[in-house]
Amino acid sequence: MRALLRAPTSPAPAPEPAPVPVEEVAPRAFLSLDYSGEPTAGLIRIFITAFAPEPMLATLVLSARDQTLHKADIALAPQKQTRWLALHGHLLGDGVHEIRVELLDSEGGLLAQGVASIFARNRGALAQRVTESLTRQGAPIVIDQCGSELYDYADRQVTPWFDRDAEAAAAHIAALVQDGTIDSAEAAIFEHFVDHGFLVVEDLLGPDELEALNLAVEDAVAKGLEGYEWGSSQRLHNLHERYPAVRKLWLHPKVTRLLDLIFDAPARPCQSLTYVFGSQQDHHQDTIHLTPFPAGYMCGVWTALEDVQPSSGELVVYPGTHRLPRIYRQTVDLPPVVDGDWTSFGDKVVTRWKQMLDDLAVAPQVYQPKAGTVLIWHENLMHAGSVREDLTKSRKSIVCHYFAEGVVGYYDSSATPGAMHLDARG
Ligand SMILES: O=C(O)CCC(=O)C(=O)O
Ligand SMILES: [Fe+2]
Repeated sequence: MRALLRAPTSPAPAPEPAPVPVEEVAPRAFLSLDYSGEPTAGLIRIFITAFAPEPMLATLVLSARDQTLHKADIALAPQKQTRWLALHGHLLGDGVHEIRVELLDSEGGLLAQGVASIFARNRGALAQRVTESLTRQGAPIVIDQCGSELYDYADRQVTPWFDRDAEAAAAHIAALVQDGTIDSAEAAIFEHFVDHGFLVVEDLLGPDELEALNLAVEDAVAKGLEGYEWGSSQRLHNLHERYPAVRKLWLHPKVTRLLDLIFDAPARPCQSLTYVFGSQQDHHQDTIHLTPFPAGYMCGVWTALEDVQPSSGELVVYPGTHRLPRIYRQTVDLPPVVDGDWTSFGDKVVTRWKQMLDDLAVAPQVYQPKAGTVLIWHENLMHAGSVREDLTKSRKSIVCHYFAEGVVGYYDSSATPGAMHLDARG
């Protein structure tokens, strides 16, 4: 039997449609993102660069898990423009977050998009308390300008032990002695910090450490880093990035131990500033420049690299002034300082500081330490670099500033997020 082969019943394939010429649609806008994928505490910044071949208005949208976090109208132009947005890692929760960034046209059509994988690190009791305070305050998750108005500085639940009443501070120090964390000599220096706003430790550095630090400064001067000219009051920024000896000081265990005890949380370095001669800086509180929320969780550490000579433009501190009100931009209705124009800052902030000091009539203490001595100041302590009466005398010193991990660190004067190096200590 021959099998009957049947013809397939399906219809013959339709003829291919004639190709329609496809018009290449050129993208109308472009977007790129720059951010750190490293664990970050506090504010997490995303830099957004955008442009469009033709000038146009667009909407910038940030979202996470399809929830819109931020929306802003922006003007795009053929020139690339970079702006930043920062996220409160406290409000995102611990771990990695995919943040979608989109540019939309006026009809909501997608023009360009990108994703930033950021890593919020919120460790420890302080981070927890700060998260609760930000939540109570209703702080926004995303900000495009930093400032004290975002936070509840009156929230007593986040006040550090040294800024509480005298009995609470004394009890805190007594408990540290009791459990063997500090001895009575250290208790005395912490009491000094509480009462006067600074503490001093002599001979913290040994001769070898001092020699290595001085060699680093000499090298920086010889190379003319940052255009440094011998004899000037100019400061050199972040020499710890270049010189291992300075990095060692920046992370010095004897210093960070004291800071950890002050903060009751790990100290994280922010920056280092090296002075060869006196700074001649006006009296100021660091608060408005290196600003923690909650208040108190930032310290400056001043290390003498040589014996400080009279008339060299010594550091002066105003004991007890850490109890003065804190001055933020918001306090004096000051816009952010941009492009190095400090005129309004001088008019509003420096004037206010002077007024407060005059009213208090406190005598400045001129600081003439021996090489290797370290002074730690409270974030709000008034201090200055005095006038250099003898211009030939150097005053080699390094100042490092530290935030406590778990806080929000920012620079109120410029309204930008602050640096907090989380893992530098290892
Ligand atoms: O060293 C000085 O004269 C002042 C430095 C200072 O005020 C600072 O770094 O915060
Ligand atoms: Fe300062």
